[in-house]
Amino acid sequence: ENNDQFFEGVEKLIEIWFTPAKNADLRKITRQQWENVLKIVRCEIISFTQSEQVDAYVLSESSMFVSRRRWILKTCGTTTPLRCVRAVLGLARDVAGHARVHNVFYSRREFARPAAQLQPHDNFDSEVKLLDSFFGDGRAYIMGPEKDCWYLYTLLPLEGTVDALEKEHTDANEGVGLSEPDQTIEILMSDLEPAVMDIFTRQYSADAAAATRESGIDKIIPGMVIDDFLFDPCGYSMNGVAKDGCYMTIHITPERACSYVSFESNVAVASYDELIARVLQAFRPAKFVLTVFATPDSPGASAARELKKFPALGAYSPLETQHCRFSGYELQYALYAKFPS
Ligand code: PUT
Repeated sequence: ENNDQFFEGVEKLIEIWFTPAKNADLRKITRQQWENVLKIVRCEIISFTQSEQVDAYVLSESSMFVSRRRWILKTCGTTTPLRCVRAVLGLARDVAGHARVHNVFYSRREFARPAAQLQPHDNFDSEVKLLDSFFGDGRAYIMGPEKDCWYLYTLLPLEGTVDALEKEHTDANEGVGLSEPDQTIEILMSDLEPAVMDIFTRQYSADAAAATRESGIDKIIPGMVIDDFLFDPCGYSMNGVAKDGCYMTIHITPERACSYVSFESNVAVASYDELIARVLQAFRPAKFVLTVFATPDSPGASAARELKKFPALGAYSPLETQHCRFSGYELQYALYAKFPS
């Protein structure tokens, strides 16, 4: 393996929901304030687009989405997203009017090179310790086999009374209260088809729009306004936002020695079959981790129920599967690999 060509495509993903509060809106946080936050993470904003419901930033290392009460930060490489959480909670309270955290999700696939990560991302225990220092007593899960495992941290389950749960939380993060229909699908793909990965190089594609078209990314979820970026000499990021408030995001590390693609969306569909088929057809991974979160009242709940059977998906079969319930969500995790041909 050539060290010069290694890039850690695997992202750390944090999603924080704040409890609804009168006039509170995370989009009151200014671009300059986000730039300062992202300096702590060691990345910067390179592009921006928005819908009525969500501000979408393409970053030098992945993406950030900001809506009225939800903040999502997804960053790859050796970035340090958990180091900025304290600053974000401060801006949420002082600038946006959001003093209460409703729910938190931190997740990532196992890194290709865990030892290259900076603290606290060099091991999951340190990440959990830091998250607990912000949010009190969270729940940590490790799913799947060691090398392909997927880590998740979230807050306490929502079962029980709101009062009881609020007692579990500290002042900085109290407020398990109103929830809304929500679903998120992530497909974290590795070992991808080299001919597909070539599309995401400057040598092959004249610009990001050409790579988006050629790969079929523009067809994965119709109706998205796409903000895409092709890095030099290679690598690709895109955010998509739809009129209904949904988003999608794709990040591509095309280098042969460490090829990796992530797909994520909260699109509200009753079946993920077609979406998953389009993603797999576009990128042709050898294996992938699939995760689906859905609240029982979301359109995604029926999609999640289908996946609970962990069906074969085209040429891919499930190697490991897990299902769990927490924080008002159902979660499906599966590791899929191509059938040997
Ligand atoms: N990445 C966590 C997703 C949780 C549900 N929106």
